[in-house]
Amino acid sequence: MSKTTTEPSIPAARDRAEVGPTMQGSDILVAALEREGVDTIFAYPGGASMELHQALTRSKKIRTILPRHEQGGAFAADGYARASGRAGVCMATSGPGATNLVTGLADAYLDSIPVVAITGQVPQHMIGKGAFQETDIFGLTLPIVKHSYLVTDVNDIARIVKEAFHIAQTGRPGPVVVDIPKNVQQQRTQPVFPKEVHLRGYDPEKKADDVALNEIIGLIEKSERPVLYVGGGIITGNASGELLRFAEATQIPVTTTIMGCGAFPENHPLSLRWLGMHGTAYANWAVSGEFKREGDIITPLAPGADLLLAFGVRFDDRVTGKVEKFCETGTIVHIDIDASEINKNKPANLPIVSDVKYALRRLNELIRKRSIQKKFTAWHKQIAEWKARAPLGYRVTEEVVKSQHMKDHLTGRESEVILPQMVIEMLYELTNGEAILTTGVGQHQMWAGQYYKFKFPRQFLTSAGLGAMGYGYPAALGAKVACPDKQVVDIDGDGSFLMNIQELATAHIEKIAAKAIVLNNQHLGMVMQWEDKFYKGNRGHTYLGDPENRKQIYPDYIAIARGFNVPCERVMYKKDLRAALQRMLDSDQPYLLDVIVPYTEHVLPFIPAGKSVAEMIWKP
Ligand SMILES: Cc1ncc(C[n+]2csc(CCOP(=O)(O)OP(=O)(O)O)c2C)c(N)n1
Ligand SMILES: [Mg+2]
Repeated sequence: MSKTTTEPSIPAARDRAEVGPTMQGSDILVAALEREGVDTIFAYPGGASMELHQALTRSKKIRTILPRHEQGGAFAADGYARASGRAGVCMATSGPGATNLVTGLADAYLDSIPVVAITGQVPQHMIGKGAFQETDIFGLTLPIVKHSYLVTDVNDIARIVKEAFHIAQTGRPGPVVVDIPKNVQQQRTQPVFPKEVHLRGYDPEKKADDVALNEIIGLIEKSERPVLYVGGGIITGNASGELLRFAEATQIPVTTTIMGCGAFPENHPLSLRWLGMHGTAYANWAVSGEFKREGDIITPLAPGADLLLAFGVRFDDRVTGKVEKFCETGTIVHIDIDASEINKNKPANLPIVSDVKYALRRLNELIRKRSIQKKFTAWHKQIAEWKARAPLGYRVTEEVVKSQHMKDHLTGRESEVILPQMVIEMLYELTNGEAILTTGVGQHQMWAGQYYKFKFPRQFLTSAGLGAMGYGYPAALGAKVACPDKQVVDIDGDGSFLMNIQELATAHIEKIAAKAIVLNNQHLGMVMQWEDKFYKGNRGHTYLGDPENRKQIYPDYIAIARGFNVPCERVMYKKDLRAALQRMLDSDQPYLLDVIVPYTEHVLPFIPAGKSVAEMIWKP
């Protein structure tokens, strides 16, 4: 019998949802997480979340990892998500447990990372009474989440979990909070696990239309100096394959944001590496032009891009500097899945709201039919000249030689000084550019980005938008759990590492072999760099060592690591560096390498905040 009806068939109830046996709310939560494919949760218990932990002990599918601080748990979930592309999950109890998650949520929000945070809440009848460990985490996190739920009915748990993962992972990803009062965790019901999600007003599937995409092709044909400026959107959108094909077919040079590191292979001839405050001089010139500056007089030397293809980026101020001067002479095409990014920081001439993978795939189809005629020969020549003139570089300067660091630690062995950049370069060589790197925030973070060339997406995990010190090691734990077969190395600063040093315990107990290199300059280096530049070097609480005993490295990481049962080595001389790095890489355990470096280095290039490329300092 043939079916003639044109009405869409309504799936049978059993296809739309699955009804489970009567269970307690906490068990429903765990069952719902299992249905989302969650294999790991970073969870720290307390009175309001014990029920959830009890349920987790009954799960055969979910590995519960106890971080030693909830912030570590949130960053680990974020690192897991960045490395795997799947939502990372963390959990905390009410009050202080929940507030300890806040920095991690803000980080995930600013960098568009899918994280689901589950918090225990005081029982419903206690809410609003100032109960012990009561904090309105829903209200507190409103501006830094993509969405949040306060669960008020045990019958909602299964649906809310489904929605939370859907919202966190689709469209522009982001963090979602699910706050569950203790009495709801304890109530019993027969759960209904939905198989699909439909949310009114939420349509994450945005697709560019062909008219707009053809207009891009027309703009490319008219352009003499096009540049692709691409960001984290390419990575979250899994569009790097399409980007590579598009760049090669059009021969348009590519610069990425820090969030976009690895979206395009940095060892590719078309790569300009990353741009912005500490980006390469040639990427910044290619976008905004080269200038000569004498006092207040600025003369243009060579024009920058006349067409900027901004795909999956948000014109962050660390990228644009003085935003009016950013690509001042270029036509700007901006593709983003989030309409609220369009015209937010920099007006676009051609704004397109679309999934960037779809847009690039369609562009590739269109140019296959109508191939780009332009060769951009003069432009490539100009870029080659810029690259040759201003490569990233460093040297042992007079300042290093005369520094207190040399007097305190290297007298008579000056040639043995280890510069921080050197460490990253050597790590790149020893890992064949294949490691996943995480970082803290500061100078070391910028050097990690500069001296390691990222070849694939999800390789450089760094707190870019929030710039949260303490991110590096817990994020490395999350990444290593997600990718156990990869070498995962946290490049950290002595200040940043100290902020979540307790996670060495998690690494040891859970046998997570994430490595950490502390580029130990005994200072809050990046703040110190600004002090040197803008405050005549006056130190405003940026020294981390022991002022009473400057010759001693403080704190003693070797002794600390011993307390955690984590192997640790200190390296002070260049001759010892390679072998020490190799020992760290060869270890099948977590490992800490404390590399002592001078504090005198500045990260270059440097465009001071709010300034234009004309004010870039780039010569080492
Ligand atoms: C949680 C937090 N507090 C303060 C800052 C401001 N800050 C930015 S970089 C920096 C110095 C970081 O020092 P360290 O981790 O040793 O790295 P270095 O710059 O020395 O490589 C500080 C204090 C921050 N980014 N995050
Ligand atoms: Mg430091």
